[in-house]
Amino acid sequence: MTQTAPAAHGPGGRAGGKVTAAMLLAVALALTAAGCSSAPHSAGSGDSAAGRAAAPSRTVVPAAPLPVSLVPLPSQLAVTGGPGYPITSATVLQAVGGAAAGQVAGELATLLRGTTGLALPVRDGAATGAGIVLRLVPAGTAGRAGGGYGAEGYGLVSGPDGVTVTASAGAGLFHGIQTLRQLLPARGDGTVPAVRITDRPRYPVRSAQLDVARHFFPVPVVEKFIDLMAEYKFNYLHLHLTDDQGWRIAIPGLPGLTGVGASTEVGGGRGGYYTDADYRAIVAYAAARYITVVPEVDLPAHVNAALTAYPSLACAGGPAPAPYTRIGGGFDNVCAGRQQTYTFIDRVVGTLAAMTPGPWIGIGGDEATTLDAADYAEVMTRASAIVRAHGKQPLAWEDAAAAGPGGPSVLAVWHPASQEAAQLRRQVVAAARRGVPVIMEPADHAYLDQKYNAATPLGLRWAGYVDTERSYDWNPDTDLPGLPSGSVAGIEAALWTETLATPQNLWTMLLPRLPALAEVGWSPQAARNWPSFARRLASQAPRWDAQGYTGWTHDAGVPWPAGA
Ligand code: TNX
Repeated sequence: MTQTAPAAHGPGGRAGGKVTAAMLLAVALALTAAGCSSAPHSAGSGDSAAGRAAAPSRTVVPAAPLPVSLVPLPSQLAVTGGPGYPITSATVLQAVGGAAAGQVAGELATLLRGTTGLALPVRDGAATGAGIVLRLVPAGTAGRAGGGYGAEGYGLVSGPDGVTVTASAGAGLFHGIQTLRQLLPARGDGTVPAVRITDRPRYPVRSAQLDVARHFFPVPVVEKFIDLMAEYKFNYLHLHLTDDQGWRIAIPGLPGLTGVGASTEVGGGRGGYYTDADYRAIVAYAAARYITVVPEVDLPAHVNAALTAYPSLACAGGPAPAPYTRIGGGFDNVCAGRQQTYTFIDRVVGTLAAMTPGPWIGIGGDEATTLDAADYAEVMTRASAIVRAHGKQPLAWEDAAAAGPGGPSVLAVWHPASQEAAQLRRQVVAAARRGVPVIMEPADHAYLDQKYNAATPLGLRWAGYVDTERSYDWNPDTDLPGLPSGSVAGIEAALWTETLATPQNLWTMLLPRLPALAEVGWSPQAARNWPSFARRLASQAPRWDAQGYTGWTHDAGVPWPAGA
């Protein structure tokens, strides 16, 4: 066994041997280095040998495999030691406290069937005997951290008699079963080690963006993307549905958008689009995994595909521009001063709002280099009002802070701090002071379309190389100087697809950086450090292999297990 072996090969795992004192100390060192308690009661751990030994160094590397290796790191984790709970054909999944518990138990049964081959029964109602219990309790019931589990938190306790996951909402139970999956091996049944976890996210928004405009990806690929998001506790899917190179969503009454507008993509491929039923299928698949879809239509620029179908949306009125199938964009715009523009936006936004249960509709706002400031502000303000009139909140790229108080309700920061114009920074800070929440996705940390390094065959590099450590090692609260505290609602991992044409291309860029951003968004900043993360990340690789995410990147600096 090596120190990078996956969790199931450690003590308590199927292949585990006797737990030695040295192994326990090693575990304690690793967990303390990760900012966790290695003892059942975290208050006492600071005086322990483990705590003293780990204190001076951030780079403690234990000499034995970890019995637990979780990504993202839970906010409180104690490895209680002793025997764990073996999953066998006699294991029953018990759902207590409501329909959502039953639904999550069903999802767990599906997941365990995939990894173990066992068809474990799901039972509703009061828990009896050994097994896995998923329990919903009333909001406000104190978790071990106090203050309740919140909307997404959960508790997980395991021992020889079974595993109990407790939460106050379905989302919390769902996140809890993702943790439970990671306590088991990538394949086979195995034993859940004895742990006590209380966990809740740092930020309420942990989003992943997928650009289906530059290259189109059909519903099953989006579902596989969603599976990965769910595994790492993301909760928003930001779908970039329109851009210069393609329009990807059917809008009743505007057939040209899915005719000519959808028929192109970068590199000359055939493109494609989602029907109403396709889009609803994505929304439902995401919702079943507690992920909210945020559809985005890019305005007032990045509209060449729409103009190929409806050239009268541009101030010149025609002729129709040629399709654009190269990298780049933002060289065109809808006409700010013409009512037709807002009739069009109303139809598009109205259609999306009617199919979208989530609170936000994205209206773009980036890289509008061909409008003057007043025209830009007019489109973003009127588009924001249209979104609100349809009962949703407008989300836009940070550029739209220029629109002032009538602008979007949520802003996404994408410029690397070092590349952001001083005026834009002031506008974003002013919006945040007015109470506009900010989602952080600075390209030099969160743009997963950027190359890892000079050898990466795919991707762009305008924000510099973004290796996994760069994706991991930053603090969203302080990355943009001047933001008032509490204004960061969360983070987003952005996957633009100018250079990504196949599902495997997506996995190459997402893995291993998506899990890095998951931990940035979920785990306490003070508990995070790269050496601990790199080791836990390495243990995820057999899962990606087992799940078919082929082509993931063996980024340097991560102790990947042999054979993965
Ligand atoms: C900038 S970020 C863009 C996208 C590109 C991306 C490539 C933003 C809001 N606009 O249109 O795809 O860079 O990295």
